[in-house]
Amino acid sequence: MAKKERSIEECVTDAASVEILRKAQEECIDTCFSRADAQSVQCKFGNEGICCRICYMGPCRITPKSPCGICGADAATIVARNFLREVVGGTAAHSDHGRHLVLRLKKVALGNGSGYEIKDERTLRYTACLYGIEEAGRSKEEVALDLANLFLKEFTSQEEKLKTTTLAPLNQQNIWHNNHVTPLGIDRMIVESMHRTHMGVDHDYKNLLLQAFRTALSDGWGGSRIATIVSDILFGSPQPIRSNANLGVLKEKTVNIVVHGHEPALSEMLAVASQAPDIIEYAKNAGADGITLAGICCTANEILMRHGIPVAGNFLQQELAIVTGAVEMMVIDVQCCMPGLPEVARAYHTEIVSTNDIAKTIGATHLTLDENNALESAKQILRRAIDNFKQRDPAKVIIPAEKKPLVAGFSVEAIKYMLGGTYRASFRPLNDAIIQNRILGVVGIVGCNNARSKVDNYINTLTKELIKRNVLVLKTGCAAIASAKQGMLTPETALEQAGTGLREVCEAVGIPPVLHMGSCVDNSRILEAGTEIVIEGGLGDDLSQIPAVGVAPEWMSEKAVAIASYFVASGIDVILGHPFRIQGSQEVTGFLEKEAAGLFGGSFHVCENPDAAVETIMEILNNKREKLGINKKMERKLMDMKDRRKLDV
Ligand code: BF8
Ligand code: SF4
Repeated sequence: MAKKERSIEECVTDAASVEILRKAQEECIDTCFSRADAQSVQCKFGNEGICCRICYMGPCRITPKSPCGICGADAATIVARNFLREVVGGTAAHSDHGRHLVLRLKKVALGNGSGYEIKDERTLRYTACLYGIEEAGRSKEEVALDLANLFLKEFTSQEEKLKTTTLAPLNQQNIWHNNHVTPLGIDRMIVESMHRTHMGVDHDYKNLLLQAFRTALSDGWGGSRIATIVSDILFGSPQPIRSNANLGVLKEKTVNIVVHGHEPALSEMLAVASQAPDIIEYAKNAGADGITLAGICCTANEILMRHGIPVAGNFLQQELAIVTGAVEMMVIDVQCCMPGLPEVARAYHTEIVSTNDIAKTIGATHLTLDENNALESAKQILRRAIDNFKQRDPAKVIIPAEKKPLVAGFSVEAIKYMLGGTYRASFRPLNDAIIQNRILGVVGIVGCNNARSKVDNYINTLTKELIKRNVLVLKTGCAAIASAKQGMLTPETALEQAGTGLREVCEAVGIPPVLHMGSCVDNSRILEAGTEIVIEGGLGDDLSQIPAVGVAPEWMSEKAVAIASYFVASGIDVILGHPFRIQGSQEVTGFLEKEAAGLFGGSFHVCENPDAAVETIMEILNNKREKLGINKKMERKLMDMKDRRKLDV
């Protein structure tokens, strides 16, 4: 029986989304929410991971009567193969994004930047040193060329282990070595995983799952890390910056252009072009007050972090932005852009423009960025959007008032600087605060929204509960935007809600208790922050020992599966708001939820609501603190005080 349609309030949380989803219903526009209700009867076999379509004797599915597929594959083999393929999908997405950026860096280094340049020479030279590339006395282009070539080898290397893994704490590297999960080249990992999951190859679920961790490591410590580093070199390392979030950032009298997707190259150029006097003039001549550029999803995070460009929304607001009737153009690139966008846009004047040749959508206009003249190409796109302004039907426009101020831009470098100042930039004050029990630990809340659950609800409830309990929260992706829409990224609002210890530290240092660290590839920044904590000392020798947890409350994409897997392989326990498709095999579930902890120091935990998540997280943090002996320190202090009191008497 089909599930009933959910009410608007059961689907979305924030006032702007409520208002616009109501508008969509009134105008009979199908959205992901109505489609999710229509798709409510899900395949049990698919959900549990026990459907195999890997060869054409199948599809096979596991039932009590037929415990094996035609080839004899049992539930554990089928579930583990499917899981590994999800990790491959996520790793490929992040890493291909990284590769595109490295190729751009190489062009810039060779003098063919066509408008792109090295914005952060300091990060370039610092990174070169990390990889043993000679930089002293050489031009930034020479250094960049060597670094770009080294990064390209990270994708293709066949026999050498991934160099970027050496940025991890030494103990971490030993753990990977001992468990045979140190990745080789990223492309090799992806190809090998596809080979191993082909019909009739790797059938040992443990062997397959270890390969899943190995492949995921080539994402987190490889493709994603490289994407972040190169973005910082080309577009600048983020520094704290103010902006606004939610659909209310769109403006009635300006041409509204929404950029959506992941790769920052084009959106960076659009951000520059939108400030050009000739473009502003062009918009004014079209009867608009100017241009508003706003972002959705991780493209939003990229240009928010570096330019303070406002955020129109997260993943499940992409259709809602169009339903406002106020968007002249939505520019999409890769990942998380729904194929249904042109259908929604048909009811309005919005033009959907796809810009990447590997990502076309029926019904969208495809305009490729001219690599040799990127700025002019970006301007052409903007002019086209401006020309569309006259097609806007004011009768169809509702722009919600709802928007919230925010502070974003917390790269590791920025956090270090905030903590220690220019001359002593370090994580020491944070480590000390953790050791002194003022901050109980660090939790990364990351990942998507999911049309099957109430948007942002789990993410925001959990965030509030954690900061109340003196836990510093690091955010990326759509989870960061969820907090932004709640006003939780303003130091003022968030500090009011933080526990005493956390508030004191944040006030002293001048940071909010919820730090926006960027897009989903920037989860690598969370690994980097963890590494800084380890290197600073006093909280263990690897990431598994520091009081830290990762959470993906409302995740939906294969990228989230890869991210969660590289967190666990890096020793960090991960809480999932809903389970992987592994429940059809007790062996696989047992391995990922229990045995993994014995190998890496962290494992997966499923907590279907924020209350359960808070409890599990606090227990994990407490256990880690206990092992480090820093809970005892507190007890000892109390004992000392009691003793002293006795003496006083
Ligand atoms: O890479 S959090 S919905 S936008 S997958 Fe997609 Fe998920 Fe958002 Fe960013 Ni990440
Ligand atoms: Fe069925 Fe085996 Fe083919 Fe999978 S690989 S579809 S289990 S026969």
